[in-house]
Amino acid sequence: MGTLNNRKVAVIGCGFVGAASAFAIMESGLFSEMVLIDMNHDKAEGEALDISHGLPFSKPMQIYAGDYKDISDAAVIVVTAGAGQKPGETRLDLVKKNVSIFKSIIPQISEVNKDAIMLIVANPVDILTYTAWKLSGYPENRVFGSGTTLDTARLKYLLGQHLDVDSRSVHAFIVGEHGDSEIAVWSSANVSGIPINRFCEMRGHFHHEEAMQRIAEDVKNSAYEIINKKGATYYGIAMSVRRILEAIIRDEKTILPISSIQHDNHGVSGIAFSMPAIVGKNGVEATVPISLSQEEEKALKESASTLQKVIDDVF
Ligand code: 6V0
Repeated sequence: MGTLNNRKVAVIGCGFVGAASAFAIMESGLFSEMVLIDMNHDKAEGEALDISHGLPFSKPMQIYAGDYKDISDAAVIVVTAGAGQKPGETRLDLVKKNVSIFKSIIPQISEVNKDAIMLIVANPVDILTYTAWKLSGYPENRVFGSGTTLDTARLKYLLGQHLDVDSRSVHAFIVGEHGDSEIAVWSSANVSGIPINRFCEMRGHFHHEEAMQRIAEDVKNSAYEIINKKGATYYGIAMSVRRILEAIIRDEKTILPISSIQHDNHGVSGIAFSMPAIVGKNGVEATVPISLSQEEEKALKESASTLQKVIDDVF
């Protein structure tokens, strides 16, 4: 294994999510080289050309369609390859198809590169993060999933809209499965340190239970709604990928709700799901033990057992 090039990224899978992520990565200016891999090589080549034509308006870098041998020195490998959800399909329905795709992809990655950080994006992301960890032999800190980073962004966006405040001033997390059993952690949600209910009242909203339920449901159903309307979701996840890569490459030690293997986190061990974690140049540097209400903790355990059942079924 050679040394890694910290300015080189690879994107495996150049469908809607891979292409949008590659575009967001190009725009970020974080890297000087990006390799795109897809089983449909023409698709990867087409995306590489199309995105490269924006470079005169951005920052110089090399973008090309490649093969696994080209990623031996990539510092970060983003895996988006896999079937997407069809209308009416849950993320967990995808599991068998995408685990079998991972059985072909992950060993090809670890054969050429054992030192990168692997960011899993394909769904069901928690199960596939566990799968990638098992198949790659990578240590736990260097293989993790985008998890509920996107769901958390959706929550912040909706709360920002509801409260007419910048979504970046909203501090709240979605944790657990990236999927139907995910949990909005209302007990610690706040707007710049002001507890969420008090801020709601400041903005003239008083029906907290009703609003929380509606917003959490809207977050959970976002993907279904977008898929029903346009067939796939990709811009929000592309921005989430860019944000996670920024935290890694700039060694920001940002707290993000990524999906990683858990160890006695609120009683959950041995599966991957999302909890806030410190993300920097070593990948997941530590999980942040946020406090949960009794109800949230119960829901988290249910979310974990949903995922554990799928893992028991698949492995
Ligand atoms: P898509 O547009 O069908 O693209 C998938 C791509 O993967 C295609 O270009 C395929 O050719 C390619 N591919 C399939 N098998 C292989 C293989 N063995 N080797 C190389 N390439 C392969 O799907 P889309 O881009 O919409 O979605 C990709 C995945 O991302 C799906 O699993 C989605 O469910 C998932 N998403 C995850 C999100 C998240 O928050 N984590 C958000 C949105 C979608």
